[in-house]
Amino acid sequence: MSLRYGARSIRPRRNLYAPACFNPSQAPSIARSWQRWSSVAESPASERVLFPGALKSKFTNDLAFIRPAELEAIPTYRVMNQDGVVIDETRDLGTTDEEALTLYRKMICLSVMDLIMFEAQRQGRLSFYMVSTGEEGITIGSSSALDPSDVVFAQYREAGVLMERGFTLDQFMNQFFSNCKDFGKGRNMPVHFGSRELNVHTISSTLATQIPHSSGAAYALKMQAKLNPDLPGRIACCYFGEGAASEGDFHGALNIAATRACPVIFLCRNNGFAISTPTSDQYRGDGVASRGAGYGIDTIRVDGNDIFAVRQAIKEARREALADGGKPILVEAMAYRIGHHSTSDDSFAYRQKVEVEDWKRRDNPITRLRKWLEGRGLWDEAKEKELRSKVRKEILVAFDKAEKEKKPALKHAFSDVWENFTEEQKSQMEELRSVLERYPEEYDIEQYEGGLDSLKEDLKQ
Ligand SMILES: Cc1ncc(C[n+]2csc(CCOP(=O)(O)OP(=O)(O)O)c2C)c(N)n1
Ligand SMILES: [Mg+2]
Repeated sequence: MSLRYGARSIRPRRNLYAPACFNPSQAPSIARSWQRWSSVAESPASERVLFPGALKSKFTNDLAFIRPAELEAIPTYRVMNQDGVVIDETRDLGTTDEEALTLYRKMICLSVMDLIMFEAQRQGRLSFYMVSTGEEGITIGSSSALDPSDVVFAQYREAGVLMERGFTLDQFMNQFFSNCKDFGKGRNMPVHFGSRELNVHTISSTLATQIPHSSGAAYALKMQAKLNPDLPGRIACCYFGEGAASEGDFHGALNIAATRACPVIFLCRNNGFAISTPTSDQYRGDGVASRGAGYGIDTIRVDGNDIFAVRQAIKEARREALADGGKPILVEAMAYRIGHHSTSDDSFAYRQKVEVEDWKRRDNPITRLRKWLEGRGLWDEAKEKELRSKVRKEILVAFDKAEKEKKPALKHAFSDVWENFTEEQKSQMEELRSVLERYPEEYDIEQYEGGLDSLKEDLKQ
């Protein structure tokens, strides 16, 4: 095999890496794009650098630095303006009226749930909460453009993705109240949900850890597709904030996804803040999108307040991520974090209330889509009131049910670490039981499923 660069022919000396497979005996033939050639030298007549590290670079006599501050900022793709008016009517919106109504109802449901849960935390009825206010268009819009079989890795402000995929209000509430029906058996803080059934990996608070996981998952999906070419393609979709993109994990994950050509969408929600740190203190480059080019990743910046633009960008990103054996795509979705970072934060300590109020009123994904729906005669004030009151009732029913459920069995403080309880764990469980038995007035054991018996049972997981 040989490759021609200008007048020269370059021969690979050896494969630098053998592709990893699940089963080496069925090694699929992997596209050779990952192969690189060493010992490339420059010929005297060459116009381009032939160093192996920058194969397409031309020589220049200009001593000129690249000055990012002087470059045009990357544009932001949008389909409709702040008044909910589609800018180019001749182009396909990619969303039917019925779909737009469904998306709108989901956004309202999420935003009403946020209001209720934030308030409930203030009343001391749950420990913690994070709202998505201002980012409903990014999460619900993007999720609706993925395939349900795609694997999602999220940060924590992506309740909209789960809601769009079909996570029920009961499932949300069971997680928020850490009750015995919570899939995580009450071990995680509220909003750290996950669902095996919906292909959503459980959220981890440790920022950015989900990004390399998504590259790895995308690599596995690529290998699966090689072994089963008749199955429909799947991608990984990874959500993270612009703050998380400052972690080393972000860089490693993008680089490996690029070099291994993994089918993954990296979806950065750039909402202007990492808790109290504004973007002006987070980076000097042009947002997060500008980093995509550095890794050789196709990238787009999109207006996160425009749900149609988000859907179009993600649909196209997904198509491209699966084409020609796979590749990563970076999408930077712009928004403004209208809510406080979490219930543990008071954002008016570091930003003006008037600025927040302005975004709330002037431009956010919900009002934009509502204006569009009203413009088409699909929505009005009466429908809005009816919907809000309906979802409020549904949320409160699920809330009441979940709040009354028992807490997970005490043994689940120990289970699922090892396949079976170890001798050490068993003795710790015995010790816990004896403490609880000795001081019954100090502990309300009955609120835990199975009470003390869960620690007495034949100590099986
Ligand atoms: C490794 C790590 N460092 C710091 C934190 C504390 N922390 C939690 S959220 C957060 C801000 C993240 O901002 P961003 O990624 O922009 O997401 P947003 O909250 O804006 O949605 C920080 C610093 C953490 N959870 N993990
Ligand atoms: Mg942020």
